[in-house]
Amino acid sequence: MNARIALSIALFSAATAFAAFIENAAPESSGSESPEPPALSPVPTYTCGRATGPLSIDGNLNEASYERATEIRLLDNSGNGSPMQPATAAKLLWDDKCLYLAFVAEDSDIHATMRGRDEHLWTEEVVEIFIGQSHFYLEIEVNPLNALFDGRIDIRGQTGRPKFDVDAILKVNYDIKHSVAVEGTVENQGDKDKRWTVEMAIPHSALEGIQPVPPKEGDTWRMNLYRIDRSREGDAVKVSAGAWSPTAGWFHNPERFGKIVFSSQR
Ligand SMILES: [Ca+2]
Ligand SMILES: [Ca+2]
Ligand SMILES: [Ca+2]
Repeated sequence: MNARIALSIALFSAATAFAAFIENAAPESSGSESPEPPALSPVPTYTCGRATGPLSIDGNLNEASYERATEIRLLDNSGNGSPMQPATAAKLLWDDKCLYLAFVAEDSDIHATMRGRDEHLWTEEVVEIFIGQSHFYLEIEVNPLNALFDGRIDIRGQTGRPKFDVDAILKVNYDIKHSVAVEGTVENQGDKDKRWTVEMAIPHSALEGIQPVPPKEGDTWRMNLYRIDRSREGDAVKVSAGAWSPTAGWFHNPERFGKIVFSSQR
């Protein structure tokens, strides 16, 4: 079975910049100050199986390992329990060297203009992974043009809305392999796109100091997956924020990170 079919679809120094992001990304749920936050489901757990062979990081999920991997469906980040629209799926694998992550992002209008390392990709369309140990984690973003953002965020000791220096966190650059396959055209509103697929290999060494690496069977890491989509009609933009474990607002909410358990099962 074609793995793509099997998948079937798939930060910030100034508080003002971050506030703007939340305002744009999740307007209906921006309220960390909301008097009645929604009751969120318990955080999910994912069993991450080992890759059965080498993975070619080319954006094509045709390796047999993906067929056996459990699929994650991103939910609407509002916490209302609905699947994210547009549909977004993800799968994870690991081996002795890397954690592998694939997203399949359905999208009728793929929007991205940024190509440089560590640009503020979340202001357009993007998939994101936050991975680490609760309040100390690596944030990685990839956009449809295969631009990469990577930064290390340490908000230990903070509660509520976290504060950190985006320029400082971005100074670290890891040897993350990443590739995007686009079915459609990027940044062309005159046609109808299908999806963009992201494949990446995150070396365990990128987690040094955050986690004991490499992971071994039974280890549990905290992680969340996100996507931002911006549907445009003329000058109007509808922002959709999706998450594996919805946060009902702020993405930097480590209490809401899911759990991935490393399994030696292939
Ligand atoms: Ca591949
Ligand atoms: Ca889009
Ligand atoms: Ca970086």
